[in-house]
Amino acid sequence: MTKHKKLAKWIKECVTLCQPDKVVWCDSSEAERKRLGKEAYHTGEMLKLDQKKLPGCSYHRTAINDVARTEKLTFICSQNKKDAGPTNNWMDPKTAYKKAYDIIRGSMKGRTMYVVPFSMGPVGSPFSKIGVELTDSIYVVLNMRIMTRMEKAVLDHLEKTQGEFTKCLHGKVDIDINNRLILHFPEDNTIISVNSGYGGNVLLGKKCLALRIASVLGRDEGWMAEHMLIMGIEDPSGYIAYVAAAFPSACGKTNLAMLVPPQGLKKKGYRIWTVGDDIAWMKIDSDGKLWAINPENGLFGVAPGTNSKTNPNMMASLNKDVIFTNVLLKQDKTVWWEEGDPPIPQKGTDWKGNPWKPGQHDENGKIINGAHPNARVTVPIQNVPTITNRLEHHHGVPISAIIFGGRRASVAPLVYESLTWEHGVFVGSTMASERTAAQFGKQGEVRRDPMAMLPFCGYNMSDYFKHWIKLGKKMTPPPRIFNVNWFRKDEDGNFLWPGFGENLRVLEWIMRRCRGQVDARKTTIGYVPHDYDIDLTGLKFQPDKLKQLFSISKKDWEVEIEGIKNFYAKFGKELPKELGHELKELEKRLGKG
Ligand code: OXD
Ligand code: MN
Repeated sequence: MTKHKKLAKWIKECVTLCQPDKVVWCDSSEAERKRLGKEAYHTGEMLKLDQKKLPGCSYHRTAINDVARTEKLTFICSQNKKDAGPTNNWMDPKTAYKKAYDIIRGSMKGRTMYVVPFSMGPVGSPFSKIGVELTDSIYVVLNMRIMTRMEKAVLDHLEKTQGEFTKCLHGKVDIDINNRLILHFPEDNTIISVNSGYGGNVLLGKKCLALRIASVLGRDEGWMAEHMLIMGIEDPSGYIAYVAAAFPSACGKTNLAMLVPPQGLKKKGYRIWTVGDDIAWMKIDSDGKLWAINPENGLFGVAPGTNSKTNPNMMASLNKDVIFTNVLLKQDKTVWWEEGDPPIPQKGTDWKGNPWKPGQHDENGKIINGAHPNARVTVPIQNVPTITNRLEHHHGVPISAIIFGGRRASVAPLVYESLTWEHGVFVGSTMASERTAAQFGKQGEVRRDPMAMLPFCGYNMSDYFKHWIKLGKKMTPPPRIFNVNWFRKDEDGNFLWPGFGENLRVLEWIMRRCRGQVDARKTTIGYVPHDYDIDLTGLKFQPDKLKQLFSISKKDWEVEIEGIKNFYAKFGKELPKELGHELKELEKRLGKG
């Protein structure tokens, strides 16, 4: 089986529990991919797409009730409730194990259990962590093959070192939403997911390991696991500044990570390098600077809204070896989604498996989409034309700036820089955004989402804030912290900033701030650019819009402060005193301003 004693013992226990007919060890070979593909096509779990137009690509539909992460059914199962904190669902580990075991017991009869050893981060890098996922889903195996480093070297490394690994047990069971549970046991380095087949709930290396469990490992080992993209911005001199940026789900992280410079800046010589689009693991190196890797090996991006205008690099990444989930299936066995590239197909099969044509309405008069709004593409990161050549570097990339952002129609200006690291932690801790299709719940509602980690922090969020403050003191110097808001609207509800394609103009300012090349206006909320420092070459844009984008309304901020106070009240006395202090200081500055 394996020479790794702990792994062998755990697998034996899980086999006894789940009772699969067969246990198959995955080695990630091409032969294995073909064999699993064939089997999934045979059972209908997956569908082969046109191999001439989309070589290596396949299609999958999830169950209709299983299309997004289910935060209500996601639990942190620490011994003490307090360690999960006020923002997580908590279940005591004994109850949680019993519930999960009762659900998964015997559920793999007649099925195969696949053993998937994987590494988050390059195998052998000081950043990297190993996990082993046991699953009865071929879809999961084929996705993990793209999303993680699922290679033979992982098991070799584990056996040689007899090292630690995260135990990840996934069972589809009946995909019953009433018995769905996504459980994290940080003290046991264990994840159990039952009754789901949706990516965010079942690709256990991603949100579950690389964020929830890793945030706890980071707290204990002195590093950071963050819900952040990482990108390199190359300036005309060839210097590359790397930034890490946190935005709540579906705020355009993937688009930003592979941005195409607008003509004006391209001419100047700017280029973008993509390191990662969702998760950053960051460590202080011996030079005192913060370095980061993307622990993933693929992208699990939202399809609807992606087109050759919004994200040409993503579109160019989608022509081979991609798994498409819950998109519209065209008659020619290719795919499409809402706000995808034209032409709109006149016929197809929708994500539910029903015949579809454009313009149809359901019984409530709601338009029937071909693709689910949270339909996904699973893409090998090497497909991305802008991929960095530093992906396999064991020390990652040095981070010059940390950027927070949210979807706010008012309040937050286009960009501002925090006054200090601690003020930056305050800014991150008060991030807010409108709810999107990636989560269940009412869309459009504003929710606080500190550092975009609300659904992903595996421990008490007040301790997480303390961790940020503590690590900042160790960095020499810490990266600068910025806040951006691409979504500000005018009084008539129109977006003020012309769109994602132009965001490099803001990043250029950020980069120049980091290099001490540009001055700024000190305001009550932080440093804001002088209008003339945002390069608008080639952009048709009324300068008064910039004024509106940078305006700070005392009234709006007073309301904002009340919102922050309400949110902070959740943490009671546990809230780090530094954040209470920053809030008071902001109030004082606004009072004077
Ligand atoms: C994601 C998310 O899928 O944040 O990346 O929901
Ligand atoms: Mn995400």
